[in-house]
Amino acid sequence: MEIGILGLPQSGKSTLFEIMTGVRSREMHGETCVRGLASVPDARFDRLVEIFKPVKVSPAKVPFSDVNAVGEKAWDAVRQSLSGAEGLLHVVDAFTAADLSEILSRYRKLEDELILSDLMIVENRLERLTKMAKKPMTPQDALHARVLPRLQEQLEAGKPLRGLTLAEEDRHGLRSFSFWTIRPELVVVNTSEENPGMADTLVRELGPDIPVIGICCAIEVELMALPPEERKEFLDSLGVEEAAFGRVIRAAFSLLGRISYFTVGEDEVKAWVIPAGTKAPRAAAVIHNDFDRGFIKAEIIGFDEFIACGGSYAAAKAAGKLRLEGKEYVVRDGEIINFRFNV
Ligand SMILES: Nc1nc2c(ncn2[C@@H]2O[C@H](COP(=O)(O)OP(=O)(O)OP(=O)(O)O)[C@@H](O)[C@H]2O)c(=O)[nH]1
Ligand SMILES: [Mg+2]
Repeated sequence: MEIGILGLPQSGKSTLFEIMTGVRSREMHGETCVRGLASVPDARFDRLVEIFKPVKVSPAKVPFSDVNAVGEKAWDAVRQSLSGAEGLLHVVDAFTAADLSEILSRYRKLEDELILSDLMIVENRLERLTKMAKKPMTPQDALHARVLPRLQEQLEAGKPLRGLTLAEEDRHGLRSFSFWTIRPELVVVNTSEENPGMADTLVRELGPDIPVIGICCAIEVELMALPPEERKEFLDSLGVEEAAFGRVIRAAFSLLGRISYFTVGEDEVKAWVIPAGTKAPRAAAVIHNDFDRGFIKAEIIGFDEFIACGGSYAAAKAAGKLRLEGKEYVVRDGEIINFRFNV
């Protein structure tokens, strides 16, 4: 799981990356691709830390990548660096834009480049397939010959590939292309301090199918420069409950269809990241490979139920609120789990 940050030059990509991960990308000259981990803010997790006061605190993390590429081959470098990214953040500069139409045209400019870049890959591949028409086709060639024309049509209409419904097998067969527009994307509008409402305007303009989130990176930089104990006061003075970068991280996390479950204790409170829909043994394997094979049962309680029991394991147990679930159980977001296994 990794999220790549994209945007036109000087849109605030590195600034956003630094706020989220604490890694000083702009000072790492000569590094084409800088990677960093962002902790996913979660009030439930914070509450569990308060209750257990563990020695070690391990929140869920999302890896982000920021690309520093200049020169003629910049685009190739970006594509290569982000080929492994599962999702994309598209940062749009609204802080130097005169009005909504300028923001929209900046947004479209990069979207169109991505669509065009994908289209070129599709056309190249189709051309090569036509040339080898006399040779026997591999199953992979056949899949490409069958699916790519549909992709071509979509891209020629100026639409991203993520708008297509593709069979899982076809999607898998297209993986090696690393298409930009097939991956989920979150639009991050970097607003000016004077006009933070611009993000809402853009949301209305782009419609419900395109996830958009607003942030004023300049304010968040100021916030992060404060000692942690003063941040709350700063946010209060702005009349907001939470830093916007936290919402960006959370939105990116759910964009990739991830959820987290918790393991708790006095030694460590930890959030484990799994894809939504994961069954208990696979969820256990995130902790340790052997847990999948040796899985016996999972002892589970939902976060709210746990709090309703006074945040006490003993009380939850006494009230019969700890459920024992088996191999077919699908883990849900925010559950507190204790795996029983035999290895
Ligand atoms: N006023 C204002 N300036 C910003 C904001 N975000 C970024 N900047 C400034 O814009 C400039 C570019 O920011 P970067 O974060 O380096 O942008 P980038 O997209 O990484 O730039 P490249 O990697 O060179 O393409 C810097 O001088 C930032 O200080 C913002 O929200 N408000
Ligand atoms: Mg940069």
